[in-house]
Amino acid sequence: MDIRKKFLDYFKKRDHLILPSSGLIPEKDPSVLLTTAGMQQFKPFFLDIKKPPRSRIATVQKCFRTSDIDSVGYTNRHCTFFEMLGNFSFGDYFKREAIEYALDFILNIMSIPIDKIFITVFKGDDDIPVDTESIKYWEESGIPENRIYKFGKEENFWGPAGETGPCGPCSEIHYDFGEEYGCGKKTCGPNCDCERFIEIWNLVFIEYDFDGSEYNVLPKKNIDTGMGLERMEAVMEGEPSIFKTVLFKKIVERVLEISKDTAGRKRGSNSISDSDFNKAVRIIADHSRAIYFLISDGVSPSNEGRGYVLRRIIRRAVRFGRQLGIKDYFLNKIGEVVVNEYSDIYPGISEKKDFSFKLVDDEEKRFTETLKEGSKVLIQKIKEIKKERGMYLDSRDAFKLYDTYGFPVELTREILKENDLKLDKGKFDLHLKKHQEKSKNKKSFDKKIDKNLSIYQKISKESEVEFIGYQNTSAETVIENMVKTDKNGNKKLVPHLSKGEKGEIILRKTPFYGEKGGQIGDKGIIKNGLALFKVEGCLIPVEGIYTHEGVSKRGKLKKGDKVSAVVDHRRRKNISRNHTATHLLHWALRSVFGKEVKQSGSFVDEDKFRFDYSIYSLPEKKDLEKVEQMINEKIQNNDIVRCFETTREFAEEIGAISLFDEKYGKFVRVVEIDNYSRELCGGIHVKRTGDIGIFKIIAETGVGANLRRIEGATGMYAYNYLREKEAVLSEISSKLEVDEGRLVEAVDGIKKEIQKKEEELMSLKIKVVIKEIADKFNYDTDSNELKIIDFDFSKFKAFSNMDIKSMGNAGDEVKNYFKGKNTFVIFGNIVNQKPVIVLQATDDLIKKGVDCSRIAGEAGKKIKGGGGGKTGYAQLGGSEPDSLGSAIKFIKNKALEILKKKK
Ligand code: ALA
Repeated sequence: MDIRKKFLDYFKKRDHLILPSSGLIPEKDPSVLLTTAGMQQFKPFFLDIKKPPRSRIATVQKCFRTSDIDSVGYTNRHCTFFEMLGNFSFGDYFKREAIEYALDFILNIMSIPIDKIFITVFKGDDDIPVDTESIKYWEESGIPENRIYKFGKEENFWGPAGETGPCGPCSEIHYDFGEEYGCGKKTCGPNCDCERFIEIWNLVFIEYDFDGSEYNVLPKKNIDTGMGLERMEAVMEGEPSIFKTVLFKKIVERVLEISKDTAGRKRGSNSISDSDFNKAVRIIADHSRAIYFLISDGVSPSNEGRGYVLRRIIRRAVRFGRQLGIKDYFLNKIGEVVVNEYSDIYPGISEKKDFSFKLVDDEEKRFTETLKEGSKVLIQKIKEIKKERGMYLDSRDAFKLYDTYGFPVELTREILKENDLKLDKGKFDLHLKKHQEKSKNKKSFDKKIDKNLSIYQKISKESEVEFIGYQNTSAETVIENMVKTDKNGNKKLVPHLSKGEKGEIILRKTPFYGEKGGQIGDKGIIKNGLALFKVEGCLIPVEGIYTHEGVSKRGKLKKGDKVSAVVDHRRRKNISRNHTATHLLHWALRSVFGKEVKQSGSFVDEDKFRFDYSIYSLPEKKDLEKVEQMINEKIQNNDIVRCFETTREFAEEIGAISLFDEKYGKFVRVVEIDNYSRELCGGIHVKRTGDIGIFKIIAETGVGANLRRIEGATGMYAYNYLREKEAVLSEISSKLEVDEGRLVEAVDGIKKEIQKKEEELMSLKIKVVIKEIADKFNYDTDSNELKIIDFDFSKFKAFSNMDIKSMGNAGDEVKNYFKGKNTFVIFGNIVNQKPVIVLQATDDLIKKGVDCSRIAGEAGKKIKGGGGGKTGYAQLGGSEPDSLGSAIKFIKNKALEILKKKK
């Protein structure tokens, strides 16, 4: 039975618009790392910031729950990645219909007997009352009172997804697998820890917007539901383990197949219990499915944010693979099955297959190394702790494992748990906190607007601002509302703004572009006679509302005043140059690097723009030069730029690239350049590419895993940038007294000259060194006595730039000076804040058993590093500068010890 189809058909028949799943990376929602529920893509509809295309929607949504990673494997029903079937109502039906639909679907479409169904509802608390309404509707639908259980916020209040947003009490439908699966306790019922009951469907009555501290009642009541496909499948197959259902069957089979030889033997020899074996299989099956979905939705492994989540599950899967005894790299073998199983429903997963496989392969290889090294260290630590009868691993050790070996702390925790040990919290959490803060650092703007959202929602109910800025840069219009922010950051409506006052003006119609789609808002003025308000920015806090922020410069403007609104059109022109250039850049990058390159964000300002794009190789300089050149050629072609509204279907047909904005509307705006670039975009553009003037890449940097950023400039800004470069060039040329055309040659000459001088200086220094050493050691140069010459260059400022090579040369000279008989040289220095040591031994010492390479190997640890080389010459490098002196001493004693033994 195809549950997905039955579900969508059912709700389609009941007037729901069927929309596709959004990606696992939430678009424009910085409050969450990954999509955790079907409602997430609809947050703006719940909050009434955007208007939904229909008041009833249904979807099958790909979800990922980071919070469940640690439960996966330990139960039969938890997974990280899963599909959620959901029906949504935005100010349309509420509790009664939501309950009726859900029960009708379960009883009559899924044919589940009613006596298998148990219900939970919210029991109420200090903030929110008991949900008597739901109880009533369930009872009216035929569920007896004794099968309706009441729970608190923990179980029966849902959301928000992230730290703020829509939420509300919920009512869950649980399925009873039967007493034989139960724990037998008297208290056994829905939400019991045993396997008897399983929650299959959650109906959330979204009535509140949680702002981080308070639950604010939403203007409209909404419905958000979620049914886990995997769990429903388990119910339909009468199989309490989701891992035994058709959704996992082939994946699990592949895991078993791969682990058969080795694991079979391992199990036979009792080195892994059945329960550990099954746990590992479940973990690998779940995580592999999640890995390929995450990658195909644009996540790549990294040490931050969602990249770290992916890295964590890849690593967890690999580790459990090793526990099963799988020795080879294995994830992609399971990946094959995942891709095959899901490519019909989610074609993206097979389109990205090669790329995913490469990424997983690299990551698996890298982690296998990490695992080897890190496990050794951790196991050693565990032994030490146990010997001392301790209970905790020091947070510093855990952090070192994380930092130096790339060993995820969750893995450390899990291994500790298996050994009945714990991680000492302390400092580790501090480090981790810093790390986590990094991955959610850009919320401020949303928060600022969030707090005062209701004022704009109220305004938007009364009227909608007409935007006429595509055709005009000025308009005669009327002030509809004025807003002021008090010193606590709260906004309120005011009747007027007088000279010197800061505030916001909302106009009936406006030519000002409100910041959106990565384009900054317009600036300009709003005036009436002598009264003048300077607009410093324009935002769209709620769909349909444009607010002009600024300061009153002259006179007094009042609500209802007729005014002229005038955009700073020079600034607007510069912005539009940059905006069209981002489209050209997107086109050129895709032409040069391939279609998998995709814009992932941009910000277009007056002077510069930045453009982030995903790319899976490091762009070479020559390729970027090509990109820049292609764009400038198009500028010189003076191609026509057309902006038009059309249906979504037509836009798709002509291949317009869709980014994030205007996703749901029936009509979309397409920006087309000649016949080579088409993008859905609501921004402001030049009329012909020639208007851009020139385009220049100012910087190109990496900003995340497989994510790079280009900063660019156009028009006079690009021209001025080039002029500044030219001025620098001409200054250098006049300082060097060389023609600009010969500068490169001249700089090469200077570099060579410096190098020669450095070499001369070095040989002089070596002479000084020898003198210094000869004085210090005062050996008889002609005698055969043992000469151990240990010298710490870091103690002499003049020798601070003696690197390994120069120390080697100096060592040769010293050996010569002392006639090279029975001579052992130990030279150390601090180079680039790191300790380095060079060892040299003459042949007669080698014959007596001195082996520089071996001594270096042993001494490496002393400076927190390593060393090696040949019997007569070896080098060491380390990380702990303070240990240089003691390492030199150690080496000296070692040599003496060897020579003593020989005697
Ligand atoms: N958003 C609700 C959930 O995820 C339906 O359970």
